[in-house]
Amino acid sequence: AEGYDFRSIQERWLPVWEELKPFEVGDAGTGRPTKYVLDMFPYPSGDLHMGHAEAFCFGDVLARYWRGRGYDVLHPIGWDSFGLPAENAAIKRGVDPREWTYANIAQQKASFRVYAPSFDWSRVLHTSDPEYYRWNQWLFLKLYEKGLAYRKASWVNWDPVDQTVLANEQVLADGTSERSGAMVVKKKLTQWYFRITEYADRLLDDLDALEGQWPAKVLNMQRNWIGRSRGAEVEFEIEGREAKVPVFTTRPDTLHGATFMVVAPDSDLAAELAAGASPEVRMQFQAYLEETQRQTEIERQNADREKTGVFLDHFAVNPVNGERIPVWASDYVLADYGHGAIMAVPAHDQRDLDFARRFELPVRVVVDVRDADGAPLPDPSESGIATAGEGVLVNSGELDGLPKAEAIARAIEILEARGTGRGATTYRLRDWLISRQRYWGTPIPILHHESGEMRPVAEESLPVELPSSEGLDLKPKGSSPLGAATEWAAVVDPETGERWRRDPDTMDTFVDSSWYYLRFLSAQDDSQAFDPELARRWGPIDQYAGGVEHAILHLLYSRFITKVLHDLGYLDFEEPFTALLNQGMVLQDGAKMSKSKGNLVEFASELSAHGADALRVTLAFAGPPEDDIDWADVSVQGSAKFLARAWRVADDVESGGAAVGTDVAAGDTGLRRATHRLLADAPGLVEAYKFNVVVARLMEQVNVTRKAIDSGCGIADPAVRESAEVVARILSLFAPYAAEDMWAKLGHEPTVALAEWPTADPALLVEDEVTLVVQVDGKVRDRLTLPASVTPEEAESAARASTAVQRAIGERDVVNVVVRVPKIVSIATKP
Ligand code: ANZ
Repeated sequence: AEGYDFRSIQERWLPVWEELKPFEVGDAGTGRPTKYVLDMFPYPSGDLHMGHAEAFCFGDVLARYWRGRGYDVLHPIGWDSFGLPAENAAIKRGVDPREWTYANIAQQKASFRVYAPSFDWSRVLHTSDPEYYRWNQWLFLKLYEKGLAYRKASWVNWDPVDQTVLANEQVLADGTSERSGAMVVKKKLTQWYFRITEYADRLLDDLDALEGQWPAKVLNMQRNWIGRSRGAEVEFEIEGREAKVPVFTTRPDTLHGATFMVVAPDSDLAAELAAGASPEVRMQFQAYLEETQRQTEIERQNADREKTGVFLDHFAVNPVNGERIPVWASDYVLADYGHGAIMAVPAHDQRDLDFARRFELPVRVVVDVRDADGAPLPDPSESGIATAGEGVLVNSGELDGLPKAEAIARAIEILEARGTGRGATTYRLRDWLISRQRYWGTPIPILHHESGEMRPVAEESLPVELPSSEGLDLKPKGSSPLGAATEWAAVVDPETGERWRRDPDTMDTFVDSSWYYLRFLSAQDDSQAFDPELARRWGPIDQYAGGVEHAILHLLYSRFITKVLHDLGYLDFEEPFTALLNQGMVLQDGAKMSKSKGNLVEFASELSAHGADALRVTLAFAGPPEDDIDWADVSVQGSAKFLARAWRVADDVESGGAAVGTDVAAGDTGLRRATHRLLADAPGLVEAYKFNVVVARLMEQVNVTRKAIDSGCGIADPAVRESAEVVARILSLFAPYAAEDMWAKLGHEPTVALAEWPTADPALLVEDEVTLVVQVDGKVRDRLTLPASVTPEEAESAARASTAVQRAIGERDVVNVVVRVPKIVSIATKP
């Protein structure tokens, strides 16, 4: 017979599968239980790469597994096809973003076709299709109606050379732009936001139910990102100002130690107070504000920086003791956290202490913090170290003598009773800025009137289609390229004749990916975004798989939009992803692969050199899926050899083995035991994502089967056929082509992917047992039934545990025990 040849096998089965479409699941439902398995959809920035190969291999193992276990599995694929890379390519090379995007999608589709993940291709979607982004616009309108989409002016990082808004990550530590090298400035721009902060508590609390189902690391990242802080809001009067100023503090117990107040220089309050100060203070403040605006938020939060600030020539009144305290502006207080102003307690907060020492402001200890031996800690004003730990309140009037936690509760009671404060919670989470001044995205469906009035585009008029990019300058300049599409932007109200202009901004592509999993349910439906009935049937996603780079934003935004859709009555669940698998990265020589490093392993060339099966087996076998894989350490050739060995077993059965359907009961028991052990263990291993262990077990099984053929029961024994069939069935999760070919050689119809999953026979799972004889002083006293694999220690303790043996030993001392497993334990005694 011919040898194993992956190329001819791929060519043989691809057309058959394309004809059969075994992975298309209809809407009607078969009555079987359902699983929705989803891989994070790719961005079309070129051909698929090794990271895709890995991610889609793991997702596919799970999809194929659940199908094998008798579920209707929905496993769709689409493209996240709006976004900057298309636009940057367009600017650099003068190609149309649309053309560039769809050419890349076509290439990725062709690669997927050969790599053969078990996708339902009838549901494919591209977020840059008007048929898709129309529903993005619908979603925007739903949020707008609910007051969850709004516009506000906010400070953004501005690159004055490139004329563009920068993300925080694009601003370097020295305050210059990563793009142009120019000094970044702050600019106030009006932007669209989604009010995700309204969902902060639910987004945080609902993480608890995902414990054990999501990686602990991801749960923590989500929790920290939301960053809930409990404490109090305290209102300070400012002399000469009508309205009181609230501050947020986690330590209301330390109110008696508040010796000054600090406001964020870039807050409205700072500007107002400075405006009411002397001309000299005004000038100092103006200079300081400009300095502050050159800094990133990250720099401002760096605790080690020397403190700077300006006295604002105003005094506040501490509500608990009526003390006058000076009001300063300093950049370590952030404008958009809490209330943008703080009460400074230098004795117990390090930043405040550094500030107090720099500007010679008073420091008052109000919590008596002790070290481990009960000795008081040195005075912060001398040591320069604030004491933040547990302790008992001092210098604090009615709080004196209370431990910290009780003092916090009591302080809140007092504030509430006097009407000068209340318990409060603050979050790190900010509202989601969703507008972009870029071309290649979903147009925001809002119309503007010159009076400033806004109105949503009517639902029936969606989609607002993106105009052609021809003639538009796509270079970033801080205002959207669509603003120049004058014809597109102009809308005349047919009833009133009034002239309106379309909003020129496009949406953050995270909006597109926040709900795409629902569109797969109704990909061809142009009457609604998705059918709520189908969402009830398939949702939520049972298994989501993808990269840890999406651990925060994508998952958080999807969770938020899911909750909004739930509240609007479209969904009966509130969390989109029940279980999450984050695969590691594919590295090369310990480093991330990249073109610039010259260490790029091209997916396309690996695929054509080794075939889909060998690549997938290599990725699955390399280690736990969560770990990084170093391509320098794996052996694709080793995987190919294993596949050839497995395939030869089926090839041998085809030419000389037991006929298909032969009763296996009389088959070789040793081999059958191994086969059924594998069958019994594989499900638990797959469900625990131990794909590498399953592949190792398959390798072992192929080896024992080969041994049985060559030097054991022989090829004609039905146990050999049984083993080959089980190997093919389980191997099909990892190597669909080789397994399909084996399946055919074993006399079955395609496709092995839908073949019944054999059940393990419990009788064959019982271990071999032996009878162990126990003698006491030469006389047989008991016979014990034990596993054949019993160790000498286990045999001895089983012997000693026997009542018959204990009776025979009686009061005498045991002087010698001889153990010969698995046959005999011989005990000698002395009176
Ligand atoms: C008084 C105090 C005394 C504070 C003390 C801490 C310790 P987290 O846990 O991060 O929420 N703070 C409040 N708003 C701020 C802002 N906009 N910019 C910078 N710092 C701000 O921290 C809350 C604490 O950070 C608050 O509690 C406040 O300082 C400060 F012994 O108030 B604290």
